[in-house]
Amino acid sequence: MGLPWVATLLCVCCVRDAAPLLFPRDSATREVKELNGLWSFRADFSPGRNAGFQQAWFSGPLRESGPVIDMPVPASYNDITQDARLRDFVGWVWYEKEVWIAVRWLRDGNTRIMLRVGSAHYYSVVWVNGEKVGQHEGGHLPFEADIGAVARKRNGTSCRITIAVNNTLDFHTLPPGRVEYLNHPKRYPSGYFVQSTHFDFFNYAGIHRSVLLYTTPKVYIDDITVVTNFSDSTGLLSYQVSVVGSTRPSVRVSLVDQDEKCVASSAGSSGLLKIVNINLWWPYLMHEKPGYLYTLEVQVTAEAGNSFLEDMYSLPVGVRTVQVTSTQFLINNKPFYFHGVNKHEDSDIRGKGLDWPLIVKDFNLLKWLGANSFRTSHYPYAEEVLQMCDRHGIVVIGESPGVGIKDVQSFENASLAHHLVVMEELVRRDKNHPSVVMWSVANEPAAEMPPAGPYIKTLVAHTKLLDWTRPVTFITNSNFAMDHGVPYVDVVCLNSYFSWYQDQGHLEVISLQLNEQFEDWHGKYQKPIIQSEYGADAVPGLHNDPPLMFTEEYQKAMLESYHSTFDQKRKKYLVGELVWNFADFMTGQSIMRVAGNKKGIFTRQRQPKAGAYVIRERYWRIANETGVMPAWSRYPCQ
Ligand code: GCB
Repeated sequence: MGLPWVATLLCVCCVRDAAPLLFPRDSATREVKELNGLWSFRADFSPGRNAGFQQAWFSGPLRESGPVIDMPVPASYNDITQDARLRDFVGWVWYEKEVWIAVRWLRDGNTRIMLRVGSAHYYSVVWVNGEKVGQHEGGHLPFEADIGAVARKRNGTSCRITIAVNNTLDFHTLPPGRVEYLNHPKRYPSGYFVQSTHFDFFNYAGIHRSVLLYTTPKVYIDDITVVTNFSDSTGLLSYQVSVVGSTRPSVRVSLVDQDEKCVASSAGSSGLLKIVNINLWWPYLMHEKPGYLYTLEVQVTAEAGNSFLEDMYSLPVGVRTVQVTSTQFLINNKPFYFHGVNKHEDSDIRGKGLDWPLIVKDFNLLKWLGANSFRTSHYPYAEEVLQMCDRHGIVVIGESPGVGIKDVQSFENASLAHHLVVMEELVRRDKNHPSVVMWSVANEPAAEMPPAGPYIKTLVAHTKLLDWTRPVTFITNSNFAMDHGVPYVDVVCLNSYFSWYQDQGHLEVISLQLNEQFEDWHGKYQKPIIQSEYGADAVPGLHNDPPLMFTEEYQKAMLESYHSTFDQKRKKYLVGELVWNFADFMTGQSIMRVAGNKKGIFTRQRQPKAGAYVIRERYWRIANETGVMPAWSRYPCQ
């Protein structure tokens, strides 16, 4: 049986808008207006989930289509109400907000008015005053539309913004999923369907990041690309500025240090800046001043008709290099060891909604742990998080939403084509973050299936074309003899759960099996290895001595068993360990999970479990051993 709302989805897929490039910032020539807060909301509970399109809910105020409720933005909608139908809803939901646009924006024909959504999961269609202005496929990445022409039709009145969001996943979405109709008349009501996925985190949906209006002049800085290097104490920063709206813009750039001193400048849309006595960007715990950022101030002027237009944008930049050898991961030519975590964007009530208190709390916990890195498992995180990483020197492996690619259909061309576009959007968004040192194109695809080989090969090659400065990987949990993807990566990233998913309860097998794992993979590929996941569920407050599965003691003992083997391999080719997971997180309901995944070393409310103390001791010890750690940060003086 066909899915009516997927049909609607397909027809809006035909056109796609360009994804935005630069993070919206105020400047002397740009203004930003946040549209966060309460929006009107209505889920389309009609059997085919397509009443909203059939009845054109976008054409008038949403409240006139039927009952609406308040919905906070940004937030997932799932946990906001007491309605069980909305918690596990699959299909279209409708958001609407009435906003004022300043007349000075409307009257100035040389001003572009952009509507930008930081992320909405999964498929979005946007209207302004009933006119469609854009659509986007994929959660976790921003999209925008130029709404100037539509907004100007109603000069001086408020604007109605309507956003329809659909969380339906199929074989070709990223992540993939599947909607199944259960047609047994004695067991299920007619038309009954469920959505299933091959990943365990809850498929939270809604508008997850900020919605903004921002302006630029008609001639504007569209993109900036920065690549950095250094030689002795001289930093080298090559830049490229792309300008839209003028064929002969005049471009000036200057690099300003943290004392607000201009340390280099140049003219032209591309060039090389030399910085004497460079302050390199260093990871947390590797230098006295981690996360040193300069500001690249870009100024563009151009004649457009009778006007003289000017645009300005300030981009924070860090100067650092990344390289990989057969046994090492080098940052600024020094061996870097990832002692870090895997995270999720997840919290109670808000789901995947951007939440500043949570972000800042997590950074404080990362520092408390002595963690120097994390992987954005299993999708791109908010840009605001990466900006924090840049400033605090937290190193990031940036992962695409390519998680749960397990069915053979999800390796078909339709999936690959979309996956390539997502990598383009991701690299374009995050390429200038010094904290991002490697791309992960996928987590645990079925890499033993033959079609995985060409699929991963193409993805890795495409990502390297987009960005030749960073290594590329994907995360594997397949057998080393059968894996078709690892030949193409720069760093081998392995997930394993010895004594958990196999040999349950048998901690004594870990060291043997882990040693085998490392020797097999390094023997075959001669590439550095990161243990990208390992861990055990621990229900907070559940204790037993000797350790039993699900107790805090078991989590502690399992981590410690892994660590003794890590310590041996660290001297050879192991370049990192990322515990699964930083904090407990919500999952789909199943007998495998007790109200979510409990492999966090912190609870979902960010209270430490036994595992957190093990990790803390260890990470500070590793940081101390590197010998480059500043005195101020020596454990336990934090
Ligand atoms: C994995 C997945 C991760 C799961 C984890 C687990 O291998 O990459 O998404 O949450 O295992 O706890 O099962």
